[in-house]
Amino acid sequence: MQSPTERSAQRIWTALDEFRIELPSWGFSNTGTRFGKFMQAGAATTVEEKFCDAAQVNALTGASPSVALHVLWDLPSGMADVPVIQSLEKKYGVRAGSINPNLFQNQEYKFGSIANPSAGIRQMAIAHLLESVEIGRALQSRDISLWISDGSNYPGTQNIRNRIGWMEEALATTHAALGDGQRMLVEYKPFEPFFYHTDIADWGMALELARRAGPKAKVLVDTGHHYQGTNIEQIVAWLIHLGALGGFHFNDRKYADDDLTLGSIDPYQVFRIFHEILSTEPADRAGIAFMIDQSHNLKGKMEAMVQTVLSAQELYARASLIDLQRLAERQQACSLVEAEECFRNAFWQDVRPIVRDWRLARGLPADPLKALAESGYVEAITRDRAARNSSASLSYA
Ligand code: RM4
Ligand code: MN
Ligand code: MN
Repeated sequence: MQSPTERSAQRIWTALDEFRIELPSWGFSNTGTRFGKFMQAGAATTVEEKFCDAAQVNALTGASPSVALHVLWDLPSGMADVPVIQSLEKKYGVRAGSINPNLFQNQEYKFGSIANPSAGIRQMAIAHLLESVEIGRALQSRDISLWISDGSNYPGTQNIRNRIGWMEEALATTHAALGDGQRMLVEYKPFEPFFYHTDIADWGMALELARRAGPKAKVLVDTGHHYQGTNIEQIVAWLIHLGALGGFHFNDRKYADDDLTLGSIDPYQVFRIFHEILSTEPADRAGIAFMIDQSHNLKGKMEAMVQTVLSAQELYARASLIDLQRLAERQQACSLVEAEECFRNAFWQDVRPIVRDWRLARGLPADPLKALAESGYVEAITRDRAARNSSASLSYA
């Protein structure tokens, strides 16, 4: 017979062994608010530095073997940059993860990209999507991750229904180009950069567009892309039920799309999402991509990224402690307090000693943040990169 402590440890070890979360290349570079950037001397300015930083986070946490790439920022020459990425994968031992087309930075996209009234600009956006699919195929990366920022600022200035049709066409064309094993993820966001209407503003719109595009299209949930009070885990449950959950962009927020480190504001929210994931069959979970989408404006890039991975691992470990069988029984019997206590008991357990043992057993540092501080890595990149970071750059990342 296993003691309860042994049972907890076993659950946590199993959960951590399967847990992987992708790092965003842009999380290592100087990103900012729409008012400006506070430059960090150690921020990555080249794609090589981003791979180097990602590899360091993976070495410390054992949970992040892939790095999401933004085409415009990381492969500015498109397909021609694929060999560069491949050599960085080899050199640093981390893979290229999801490929993120960029349909929000070019001046042409002022009135939209794939929903722009101009057929020529829509074509330009579609060409970029198709090149992103090709890049994904060449890098053997599963997901093309689409965030369509299109929208408008004033009522009556755009024809919302025409724009739906244009998006359907573009997404169908992109879907048709996907190879075996490729998927496209459709992200939604209620507002920003536009403030009257956003063409893909919520999960219903993303789901319908994904369904119309085809079976390889799924919905991507960015935890920061909801109105206050939205029940995100319910959306997650629906998407799982429909077989339409492609993955997540994890971050935390207090107000809107704040891109703060995961769990820094509301760890219980993350725990509740993880519970929905962990109560699916392992085979179903395998298709759900966990990605970080954060921009660390004040915290050190490296420290913030490690901190987020650690929070994700700890909250996943805590969610794995929910006794699913007991929970189901208590729910069925409508034993409200007992059912809720199943959640709360798991949430309030301090899993850190067990996570620490797991790290040591897997050859990882017991305390990754301390190991990072002691490694001298941050000092080294701060020294090496200071000159290039001293002049503010214009691009977001
Ligand atoms: C957006 C959205 C996208 C991300 C960009 C940088 O708000 O979350 O996923 O690629 O930011
Ligand atoms: Mn996102
Ligand atoms: Mn966002």
